[in-house]
Amino acid sequence: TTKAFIFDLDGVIVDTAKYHYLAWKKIADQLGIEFTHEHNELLKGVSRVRSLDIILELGKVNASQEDKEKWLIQKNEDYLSYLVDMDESEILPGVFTILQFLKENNQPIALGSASKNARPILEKTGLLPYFDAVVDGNDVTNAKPDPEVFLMAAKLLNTKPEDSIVFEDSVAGVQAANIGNMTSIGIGEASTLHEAKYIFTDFTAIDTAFIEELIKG
Ligand code: G16
Ligand code: MG
Repeated sequence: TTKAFIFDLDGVIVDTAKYHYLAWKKIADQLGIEFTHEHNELLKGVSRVRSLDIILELGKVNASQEDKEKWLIQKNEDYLSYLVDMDESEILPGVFTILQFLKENNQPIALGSASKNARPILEKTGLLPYFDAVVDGNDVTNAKPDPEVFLMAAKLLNTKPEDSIVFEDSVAGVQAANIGNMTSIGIGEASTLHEAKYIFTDFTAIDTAFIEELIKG
């Protein structure tokens, strides 16, 4: 059998959430808005534009379209500055082993990310060749929990949604996989990701026997 294996990027393949946080924190500080790591959880898997709106809502700040566009550019430039020196050392533990196992078993692999910076990150970490399809924030109009990004990835891999398996670290992403009728695998805290069909703390907790079962299933 052939399934489709769809990976989220931030928080699943690489730990870029910390850089998103630092860049958003600068904007929040500038505006006098309190922005903690707990607040940052709300932004995971959420688009850049929506993320800014959430921060402004937290601070009860009204802003003009012009200001918002300025801050979005500033945030992204700052975020990109953290990625300049990015290399394969930033791949999260266990990810490489699973990608390699899937390749050895001829399973199609796609990226399904909300980020508009997904491709350069895959290139810098050397992971781009593992992906048969890349769907990111440049390709979709509806953000997670809308399943558009994952449905497009499954389609590009010629696989039905019910034969697709999604790895996600965000609540919105797990919901998107479920709504899309796919098998959701949460990577992170069980308390946060309880809507996922399976939950693992990270990829080192996933053994190849489990992946084999998914392929057979
Ligand atoms: C990621 C992050 C979000 C980020 C979004 C947009 O999604 O989880 O925090 O806001 O991408 O990123 P960018 O500003 O680079 O376009 P994912 O789906 O890869 O987890
Ligand atoms: Mg994510």
